[in-house]
Amino acid sequence: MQAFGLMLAPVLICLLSLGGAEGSCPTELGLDWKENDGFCYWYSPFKTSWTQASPACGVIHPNASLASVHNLLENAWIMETFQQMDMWLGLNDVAEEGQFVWTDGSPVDFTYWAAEQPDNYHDQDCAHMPDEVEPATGQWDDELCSEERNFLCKVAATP
Ligand SMILES: [Ca+2]
Ligand SMILES: [Ca+2]
Repeated sequence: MQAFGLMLAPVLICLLSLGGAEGSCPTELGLDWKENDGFCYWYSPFKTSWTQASPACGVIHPNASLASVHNLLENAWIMETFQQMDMWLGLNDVAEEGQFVWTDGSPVDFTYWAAEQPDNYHDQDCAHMPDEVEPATGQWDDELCSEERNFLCKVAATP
């Protein structure tokens, strides 16, 4: 029995250290967060307005916000992982027209607008990654915040 325990110990230590290195996503509510490069992302299976979606991320997890995107690789990963579906992102110019900010407070160090966007058509203030562009490019469009769409939440993975 003791010999069996000794054999198992290195395996357990190995598993524990692997878990620590990967970083982990929230397990509360049993939601299917997808991990990428130190962050976790959750795609809503239902549609709602951007105005409702923004606080909804904070309800799902206290540190989560609508997703911010900071480089082309991250944008491509989101597009591929969530199968080019339409989704709200955190980028918006609700507070001041033309001044886009992320709801998570991170810097706007990367944007990936589609051609001729953002156009503020009928006072659009909320960014989404649309699926209607063929072929889908993952480029963004500003849209009315009252439109109902799926949305993407993001939170830092636990180290
Ligand atoms: Ca606008
Ligand atoms: Ca637009």
